[in-house]
Amino acid sequence: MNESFEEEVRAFLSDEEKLHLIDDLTKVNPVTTTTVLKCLQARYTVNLFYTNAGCSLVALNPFQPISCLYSPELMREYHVAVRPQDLKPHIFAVAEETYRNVQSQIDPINQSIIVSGESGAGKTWTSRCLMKFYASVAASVTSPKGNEAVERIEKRVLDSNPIMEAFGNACTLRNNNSSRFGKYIQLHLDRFHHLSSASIQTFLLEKTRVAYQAPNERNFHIFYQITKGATAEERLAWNLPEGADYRWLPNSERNLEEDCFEVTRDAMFHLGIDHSTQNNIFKVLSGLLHLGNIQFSNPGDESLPCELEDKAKDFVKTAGDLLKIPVEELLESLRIRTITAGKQQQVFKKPCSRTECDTRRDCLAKVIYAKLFEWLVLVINESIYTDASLWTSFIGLLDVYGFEAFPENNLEQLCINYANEKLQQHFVAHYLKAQQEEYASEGLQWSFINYQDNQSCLDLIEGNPLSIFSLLNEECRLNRSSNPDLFQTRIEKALSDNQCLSRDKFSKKPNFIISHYAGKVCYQLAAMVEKNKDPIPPELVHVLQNSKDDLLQKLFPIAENHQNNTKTQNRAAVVTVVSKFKSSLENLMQILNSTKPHYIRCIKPNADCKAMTFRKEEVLSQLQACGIVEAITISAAGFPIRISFQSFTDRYEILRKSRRSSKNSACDKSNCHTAKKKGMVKNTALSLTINSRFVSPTQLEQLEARRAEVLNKKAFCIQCCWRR
Ligand code: AOV
Ligand code: MG
Repeated sequence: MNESFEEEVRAFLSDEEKLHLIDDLTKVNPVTTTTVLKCLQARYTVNLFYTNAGCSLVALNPFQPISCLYSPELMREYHVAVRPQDLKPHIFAVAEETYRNVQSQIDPINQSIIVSGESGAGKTWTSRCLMKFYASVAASVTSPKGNEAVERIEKRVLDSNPIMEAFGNACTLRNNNSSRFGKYIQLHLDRFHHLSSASIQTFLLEKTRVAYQAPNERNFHIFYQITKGATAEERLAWNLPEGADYRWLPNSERNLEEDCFEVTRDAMFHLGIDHSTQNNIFKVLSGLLHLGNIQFSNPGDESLPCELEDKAKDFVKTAGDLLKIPVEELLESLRIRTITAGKQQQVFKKPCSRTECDTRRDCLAKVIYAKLFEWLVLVINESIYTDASLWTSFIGLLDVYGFEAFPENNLEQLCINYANEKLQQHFVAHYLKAQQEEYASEGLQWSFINYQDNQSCLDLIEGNPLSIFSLLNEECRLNRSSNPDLFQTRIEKALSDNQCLSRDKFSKKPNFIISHYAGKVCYQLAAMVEKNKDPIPPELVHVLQNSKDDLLQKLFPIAENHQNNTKTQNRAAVVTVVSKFKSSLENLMQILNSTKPHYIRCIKPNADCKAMTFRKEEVLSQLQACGIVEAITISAAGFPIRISFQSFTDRYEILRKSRRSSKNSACDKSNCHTAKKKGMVKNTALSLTINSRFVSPTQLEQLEARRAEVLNKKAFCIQCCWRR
């Protein structure tokens, strides 16, 4: 902040018109939720969307494009600035600082930018802008392997975005372009600090969305892209007649910016996915849409397989054709369960109930989609990754799905909110550490006030030996028949000591409530254990492995050892969704902990995603939830006001002089010099440090009062002189 201290103090104490000038929330006075909120609102109204908060950056979502805010010229300005942190707070300042840290070679060299915030707050947008920044300032010098035909690495890295978003994002109640997977992208830099490679790691795609979309939500964007954007010829080849109705394609009348097929295709092409492979992918996706239209009806006799209406028969046929699976085989895999039993390992065939058939149909779609997504990430990585010998450091960008609380929440939300809980813990630990280091470097003695972190909530979710995750896994391991009521009782009995656990007693459905750092969320227990088990009936694996489709053959290669197939399946069944997710997050946390983190906290100023609308209550709840205010308060609790040495002496020189004249020189010049020499001088009233002075609000008030007193006295004297 370049304003004089005079202005700073005025803004702190009274003049709200100047509030927008405060570009670091640790400088509002006193630091309370109200003052922080007022400052953010004041800035928002004058189009200032970024504000520092100590060592992190708060980003408010404008919900409309702001011209020049991300222009190449601005990128350059931050890149060439002597001290980017002296420019207006911006994600580019964070990006540039991160980039310079890499160059400084100070340990840890590798850096991470962790973008967090609730759903729709702007994390993905921010990550995209950060990627563009690095693609511009760290552009590689030569074209790949001297080959002009291959797109440059920066372009390929940027092109991974539209692909990942088409396949992994969807319109939800919270965000039209909501990420349904977590992503950590490493941008690898060579020894000249040029972008030379990248790699993407993804976390738990919400695959249930393929076969189930909550009211008013949509499926993944790619399905709308193909049904809206296919040419007449493609419609014929993929069997997608215009205006056809698909059960798994709700709300397709909504036209979103994200529905643009062309962008996805171009990006796929740039990353080396040729037109024929693309066609193959889209054909399979069309197969899934047709699969979704298959509806079974009860035969009335349990010994018979479920029946299909005439229309449904057509859909099975089309789905079979598109997936290159013989119709009869497809139908059998959906309707008949094979049971091996007895000493002789006899094989029995048993018709599935209608619900089981539905589950199998949905499972088939989910498993294909999830594998396809995984494969796409692999292909993207192959295209952007180069040998580790060619790069020396990396900057990692983390963009995960934000905290969510819907009317109904299940295992997907539990995992998403658990991930956010982990990041919150990382943030608090990092913030406190950074603060401590800053005080230490200033020579201040400081003991931290107790801070309530979210450890008990994490214990409740993932702790050992008893937690929601461990109980969920236990149900799966023992293969208990699904009974949500009983499971609810088990959870309550085992975890009743944990304050973060409660239950919605008014709901008839079995549930539990977790008090997350970002608010309470009620989770439904129905189907949660089954979702955690995520079983894939072996009959489905079998038809997929025997498909004649090139892509499906790649996605489902026939296991080398046929004999062991069922055994592997059974063993795999014990590896549950939550245990896999937990270990992938632990792996991520390890990487994050080995890097220097930088935090960008995105805030959604209104839930309706309306442009330039700042709703205090909503911002407030996010500020409280993400612990920003606590964090700022912690850093401000002892000495919340940082004033440059010069400003301080300028403003309070008058006190020193007046004290001198009254022969009371507790804060005289020699002291200040000693302070400069020693690095620090502490007395009861204030702490002096080399570069800045830290003062508490009370101390500031006292100083101000004394200053006013002295000024009044002076004024009085002058008046007296005049009168004389
Ligand atoms: P998210 O990633 O945080 O939600 P997004 O980055 O998708 O949220 O942002 C939501 C929407 O807000 C975008 O689609 C843009 O329309 C708008 N937006 C965000 N940031 C900006 C900006 N800086 N300038 C203009 N518009 C912006 V989620 O993935 O749902 O957790 O799971
Ligand atoms: Mg997102």
